[in-house]
Amino acid sequence: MLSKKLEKALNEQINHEFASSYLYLSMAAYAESQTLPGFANWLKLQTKEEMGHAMKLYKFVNERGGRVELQAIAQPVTEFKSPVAVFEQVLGHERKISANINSLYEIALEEKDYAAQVMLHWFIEEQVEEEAAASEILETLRMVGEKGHALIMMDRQLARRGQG
Ligand code: OFO
Repeated sequence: MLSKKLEKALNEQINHEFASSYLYLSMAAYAESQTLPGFANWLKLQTKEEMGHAMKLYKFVNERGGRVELQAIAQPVTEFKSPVAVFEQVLGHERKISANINSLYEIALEEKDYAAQVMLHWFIEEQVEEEAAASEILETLRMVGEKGHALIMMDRQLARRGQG
């Protein structure tokens, strides 16, 4: 059985994951508007991954006899200065999510909820990957600049995400 404190924190995290999903979809919409279908592809796959994260927590709350309570999702940012600005925000956002997951883990430690600790190990590892992926794309984008051939090549490379 989940403690009330942990149940509340998990519900908040479910909301953060859905908000992440919504934010990445908004970024994808921006990329489509800039005729960058590869960037849009990468961001739409990220949208799906975030929904998966939310559902993993949803399942865990239910399995442990807790009650999922969905909360409102605020409107995400819709305009971005450039693809670099998008990925600066992706990286900043993922760092915030990592901090959220760490706080959640601290609550699981305080509450001596071992099952939650084990489940959260997956998220801790996932955040290492998410930050690394965003950081790598941002570094490359900064090298290639905002326009021209190199950006198109990068767009093509991001179009391949999810194609195995
Ligand atoms: Fe991007 O890892 Fe979930 O939020």
